[in-house]
Amino acid sequence: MPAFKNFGEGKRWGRRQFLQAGLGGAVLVGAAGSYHWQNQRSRQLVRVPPLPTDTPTYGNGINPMQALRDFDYGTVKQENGRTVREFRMIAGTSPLQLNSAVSYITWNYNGRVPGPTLRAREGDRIRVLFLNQGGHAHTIHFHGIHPSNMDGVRPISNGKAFIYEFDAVPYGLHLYHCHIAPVTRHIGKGLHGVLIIDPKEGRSPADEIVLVMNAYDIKDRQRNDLYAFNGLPHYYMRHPIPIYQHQLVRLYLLNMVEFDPALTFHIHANFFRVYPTGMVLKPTHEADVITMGTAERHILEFAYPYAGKYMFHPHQDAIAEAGCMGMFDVIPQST
Ligand SMILES: [Cu+2]
Repeated sequence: MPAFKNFGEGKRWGRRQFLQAGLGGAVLVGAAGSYHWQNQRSRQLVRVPPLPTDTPTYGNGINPMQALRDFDYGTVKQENGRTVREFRMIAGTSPLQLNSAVSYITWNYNGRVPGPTLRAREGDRIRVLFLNQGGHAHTIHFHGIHPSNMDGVRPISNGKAFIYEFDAVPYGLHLYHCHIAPVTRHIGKGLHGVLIIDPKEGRSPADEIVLVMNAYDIKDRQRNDLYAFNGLPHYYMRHPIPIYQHQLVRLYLLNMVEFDPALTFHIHANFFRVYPTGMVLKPTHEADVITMGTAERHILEFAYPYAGKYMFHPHQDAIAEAGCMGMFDVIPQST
């Protein structure tokens, strides 16, 4: 189960923990059953370079290289003729080495910043088994359409559990985050992640990657000191993301930066097609810079015609230089 692969056996969320958390009536299922409809379909058609194996994690619960393409499809069950996807989320607290000088205590889901990329298909039922071991009250507030009791604003105390359940609608690129006040602090310390709901008909095969722009208010001054893609400042500058020349890349991009009203995003030497909020099947336009308010997200598609290294970053260059900067390493591929 992808979301738990970094957890020791002793930390697995077993029935006993559930009972302790007062959810004895909850139904738990085995680890088997995940499947990747899109990956299976696209494996023959999409070329994805092998990932470097020597990249550091700096204390994050997942290697940022793997985080790019790490999709959690949940544990699949059939209930009354319907596909149910069960996800397990644990809120916790752990240090992250943001640079050589700063070790920062994050609040996070499943030990990682951003949290796992949850993925379902339009019309599925999503069930999230949430256990709070974070030491403070937390929640999971999902963007989407659901009843008020599933909106993730009621605090879940430390040591308690809750089951969020709702329909996977509408299709698109969505997000989740903690909604305890001050929300800026709970999001900024790491309690956020991506929820992808694929359209029923799917999307064309592509090399799919996830990038979350986030930021850290290290000094607790209501402003950001460091910025990052997928949790670690400057990471993809030191360790460029390998992609193949001519290969269609589908980028799921989320702006999860608090305090700054908006961020832009720019890729060098190319243009991308824009699918706003991932809620359309045809692009609305092309650009090489896009502006995104907090929690705004878009699917961007592009392919690089020339091999080489190309930067990507917000075009607010002070933000880029404070850590929100990375590079694609476009590997030659004959067409
Ligand atoms: Cu919280």
